[in-house]
Amino acid sequence: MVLDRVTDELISIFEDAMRVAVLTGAGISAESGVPTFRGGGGTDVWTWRGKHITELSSAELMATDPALVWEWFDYRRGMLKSVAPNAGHYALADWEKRFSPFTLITQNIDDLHRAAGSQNVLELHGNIWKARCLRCASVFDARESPLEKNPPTCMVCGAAARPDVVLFGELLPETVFERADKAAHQCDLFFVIGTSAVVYPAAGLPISAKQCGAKIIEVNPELTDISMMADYTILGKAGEVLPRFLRNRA
Ligand code: BV8
Ligand code: ZN
Repeated sequence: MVLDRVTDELISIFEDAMRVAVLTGAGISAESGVPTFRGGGGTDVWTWRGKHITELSSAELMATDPALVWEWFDYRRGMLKSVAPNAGHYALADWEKRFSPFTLITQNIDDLHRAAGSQNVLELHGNIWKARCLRCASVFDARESPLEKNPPTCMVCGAAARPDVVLFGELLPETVFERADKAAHQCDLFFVIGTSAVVYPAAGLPISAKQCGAKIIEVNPELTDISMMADYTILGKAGEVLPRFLRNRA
């Protein structure tokens, strides 16, 4: 069912839910001024130096030109320095206090969920403010932007480090994906917010939840590959729609 607002029926489904899981994508950060990857909702398609994300954020480019990969991520870090969470991020931080268990799964590497106060965030694709050593695999905060040196070097052994993000062609961090997959299988209500749901294995999570009997609510200004199997699609912006679920607070 496609809706243009949060109906009473949706409010009661929300209030009756016991185990809630949420998957977010770039769309939830759009109202904070972060461009999305494939556009939609009036946001522009993101290319850089004429290249698309699947090429820039690829294991292949990391192997052939790691300095360019760092430049690409440092360009995004520069942009993210001046953005703040929006009402959509804050609403999800509120939901975390209302439900237990509540699992927030994000494809975003922008750290905005944590900045909005969400505690239990599963970052499927990593975090742009962290770096990982290519020799000893130590993970450390790399918050300076622009980068002092490219590549940044490991705090532990001094070797070159890479962005601690999952690139296309790379496996997701096992434990993180396992926890996300478990939450999808065990929830009774699964929200899909601000994602075009084309990148796997993340896009498979709402499908698993549906197969396990969960209700699927999608929030997106546009229909997506998930809309067909979602029980409800609310055509709207996350920052405007999500706060309406906790109406006594809106
Ligand atoms: C892997 C980190 C094993 C870096 C990212 C099965 C089928 C087909 C392909 C594959 C498959 N399995 C694996 C693949 C390959 C690939 C893949 O899925 N390719 C896609 C392109 C088809 N997957 C992988 O490579 C994964 N690894 O599978 O390893 C393996 C190994 C070798 C070979 C095969 C398999 C790793 C994927 C992770 C890559 N890293 N990010 C970085 O950020 O640079 S993915 C990155 O892109 C994001 O994290 C996110 O996941 C994705 C972008 O998607 P969205 O977030 O949804 O953003 P998008 O712009 O598309 O959509 C925004 C939506 O928001 C729109 O719908 C818009 O309408 C909406 N919106 C706009 N404004 C608002 C809004 N919504 C609400 N409110 C608003 N205001
Ligand atoms: Zn090291």
